[in-house]
Amino acid sequence: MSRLILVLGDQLTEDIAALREADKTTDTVVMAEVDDEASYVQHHPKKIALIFAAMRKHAARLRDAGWDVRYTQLDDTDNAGSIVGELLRRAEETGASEVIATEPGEWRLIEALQNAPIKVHLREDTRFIASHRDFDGWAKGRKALRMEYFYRDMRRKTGLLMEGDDPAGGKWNYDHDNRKPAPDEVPSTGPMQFTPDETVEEVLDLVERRFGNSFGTLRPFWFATDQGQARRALSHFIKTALPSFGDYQDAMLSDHGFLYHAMISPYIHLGLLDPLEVCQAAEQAWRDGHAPLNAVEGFIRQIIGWREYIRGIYFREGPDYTKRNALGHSRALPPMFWGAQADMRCISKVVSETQEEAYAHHIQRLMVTGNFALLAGIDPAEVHDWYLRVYADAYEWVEAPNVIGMSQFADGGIIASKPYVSSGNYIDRMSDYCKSCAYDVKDKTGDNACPFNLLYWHFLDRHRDRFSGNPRMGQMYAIWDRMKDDKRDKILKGAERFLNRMAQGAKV
Ligand code: FAD
Ligand code: DLZ
Ligand code: SF4
Repeated sequence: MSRLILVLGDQLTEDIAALREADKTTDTVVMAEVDDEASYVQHHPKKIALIFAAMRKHAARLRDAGWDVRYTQLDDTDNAGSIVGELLRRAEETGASEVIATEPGEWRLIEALQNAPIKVHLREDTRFIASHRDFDGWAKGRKALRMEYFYRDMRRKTGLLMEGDDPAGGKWNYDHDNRKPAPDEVPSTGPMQFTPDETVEEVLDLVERRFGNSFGTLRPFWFATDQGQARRALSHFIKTALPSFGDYQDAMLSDHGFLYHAMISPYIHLGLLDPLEVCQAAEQAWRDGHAPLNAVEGFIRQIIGWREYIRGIYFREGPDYTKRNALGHSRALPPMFWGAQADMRCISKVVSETQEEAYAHHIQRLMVTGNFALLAGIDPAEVHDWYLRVYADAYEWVEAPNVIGMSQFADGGIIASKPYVSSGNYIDRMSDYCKSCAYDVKDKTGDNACPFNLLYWHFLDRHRDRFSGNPRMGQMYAIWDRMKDDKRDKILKGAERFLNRMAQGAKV
């Protein structure tokens, strides 16, 4: 009996679970560009273009490999508009009565498939190193789910950077060496860029027509859109940037948005790169003496540690995770997050790079936009919506735990043992943004004080009940408590003035 094999826009590898058990001679592969997926949030146009272009090329590859692929383009007149609608249409067309699908990375779509009026068999997504069972087994009975211990298990499981039972070099984690401020010279030219071919150009025209008004610049478009290109982008990163990845992982430079980062997360999520192969290639660079251990360990930790752990948390915590708001924050996201002019140089720089490239690196997301949103008490649901909209690598399974958990502490501390907050000092040390800012990062209390300096203490003060007993924050509360009353008063009033101006829509 013929079956439908669903391949979603972020499942673009022949190694995907649903395809592995399919039969070329009897089964039909269904792929569809649909309005529901393209508009459940207003995605950055570059993200939609990347997905549609990669989907079209993948469908062509599958056909070449002998599969019967029914592919629906967004503008096709009989497009049903949703994944389930397309499955039903294709079922009627082919006479298929059941669907094999690889589990989607979002509760919304899992639920839609489970409730579809056709039998859908969901298979676990085996592109991840830790299965749901592995993660839940690891998490069971632990008081705190700290990434570091999970990561060690992943090292043992994969054998990456292992010498027998011990970590290569004698240490599991070389983060201590990875906090250098921004360098003066950056020889790396950033990620490899690709000229759009005919398929990509067609998609760009479609996306311009249909999503041209969304936040984000579509052209120039240079992303890799197939596995071959993505592998070349990875090799380019390993050759040109990996050796310095560790040292400057946390640095931010106005003229080098990508610095030594890989810009491969969108490719891994789509299925264009395999996470394990990425890590093996990085390990090989260390074994060949091309990249130092601190860089390679740091990079591998992001992928088999953070990426896997974050996914584990998303599925463990369940569909209500995105609605959490442990700190009761309720302010609106200010217009500068949508590109309105701003005096805060760091925010306007990160937002404009995001708008341009659908990309910002981790520290920009965590310690500039995320830090600001948390200090200013923005509603985490709005922050979550923003991050899901603006980045090419934003899928709920990876975005939500990073935003709700790591960045906004809205899950009450499942991911982070303390909130990621800092004053302007941190941004000044790690970037060149403050040099051209309208505010003065050295000013802690005055009219021109950096807003991070004011809001930092305002945050600690208003959340004293929750955080003063946290051993990692005691020192900051002690400093706050030792401050003279009039200085404390000035800071809190300055912060309130700033928040009021922001609430009234003033340029800040
Ligand atoms: P690199 O810095 O070169 O790191 C290498 C790889 O490690 C990445 O490609 C990625 O696959 C993995 N990685 C690193 N950190 C993380 C992490 N915290 N979680 C998961 N994978 C990680 N990542 C997303 O993929 N999608 C998101 O929507 C997303 N939203 C984020 C929101 C916030 C507030 C924060 C703080 C982080 C977010 N991240 C997200 C994690 C991280 O910022 C990106 O994975 C990274 O910036 C991708 O760029 P890169 O490929 O150049 O990464
Ligand atoms: C993100 C996305 C977009 C924009 N469009 C489509 C689409 O038209 N068809 C499709 O199959 N998938 C798309 N996707 C990816 C899905 O939204 C993704 O599979 C889920 O969010 C789960 O990760
Ligand atoms: Fe950002 Fe403050 Fe530096 Fe300005 S002074 S760039 S607001 S950290």
